Amino acid sequence: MALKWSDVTPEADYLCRRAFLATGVAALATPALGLGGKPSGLSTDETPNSFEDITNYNNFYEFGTGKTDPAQYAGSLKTAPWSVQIDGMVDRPGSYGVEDLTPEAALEERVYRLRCVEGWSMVIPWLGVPLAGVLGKAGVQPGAKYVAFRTLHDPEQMPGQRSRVIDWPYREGLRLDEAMHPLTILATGLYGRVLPNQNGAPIRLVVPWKYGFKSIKSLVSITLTDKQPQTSWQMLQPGEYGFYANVNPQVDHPRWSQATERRIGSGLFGGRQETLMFNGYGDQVAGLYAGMDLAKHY
Ligand SMILES: Nc1nc2c(c(=O)[nH]1)N[C@H]1C(S)=C(S)[C@@H](COP(=O)(O)O)O[C@H]1N2
Ligand SMILES: [Mo]
Repeated sequence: MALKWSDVTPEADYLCRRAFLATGVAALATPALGLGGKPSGLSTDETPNSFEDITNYNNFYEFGTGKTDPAQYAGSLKTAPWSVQIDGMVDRPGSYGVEDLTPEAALEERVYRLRCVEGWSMVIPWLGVPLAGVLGKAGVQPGAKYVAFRTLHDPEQMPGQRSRVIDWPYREGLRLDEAMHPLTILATGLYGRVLPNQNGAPIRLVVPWKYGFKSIKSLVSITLTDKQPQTSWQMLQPGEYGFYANVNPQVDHPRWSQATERRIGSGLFGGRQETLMFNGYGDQVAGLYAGMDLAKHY
């Protein structure tokens, strides 16, 4: 059985602990060991980025558009108590507490590549649960075809929402089969720790074969629907950002190539590496798009 990254890497653990203290993330019940989390065969064996990279280079426009704004400003977001409204075409609509959706004993470690549409990437050891199980708790009705997600809308706590860069709240969506795919998780932690606010605490979506903007942070609602939901980036620039947003080195952004990416932490001379179709998850997900023109459905 594979060990968790955090079991075998004292250096990462050290970096993690140091950054953990420095960023003042709330302590866990088991601070010495961190949260458990069963390792998963769905993880990459690539070296994860350091905790410091993962928590200091972020996109979270609710706290500003600069990469270091979230680390600087997201700390004050009140992440407990927190519940997620699950509604629409489900048998058991309602408000679900994060602890009930993601019990500690159910957490799995998933080391995933994250490829931002801007052309940079990281490897992040998430802790989370498959979204499929969460949707199962609510009971998806037969007519549902899509899942719509929303982030908290609270300009008092999220100062970035006082300016209209986005039509708040931040919205995302998946086709139901994408949402039910075993790679799709709701994360509540990383590096064996509770999720830092800048990474979307207390609960965020992670869909590793799609551009990072699909992985919506600080979720407050999940709605099952039969219509393709509107999504924030598509609403803003439909010619640049599509609903599918599958990582695809052959379909360039209108303003830049998507053929390569810069791995954060690779250093000044790290150069760029080739971007992989579906961010390297093609074996698992290509079947979802059989027969679709991926240049048209970008
Ligand atoms: N609510 C919300 N979710 C969001 C964003 C955001 O601005 N607001 N940015 C997205 C983008 S563009 C990326 S690349 C990832 C970054 O996740 P990370 O900061 O945890 O690496 O979050 C995504 N989720
Ligand atoms: Mo992104």
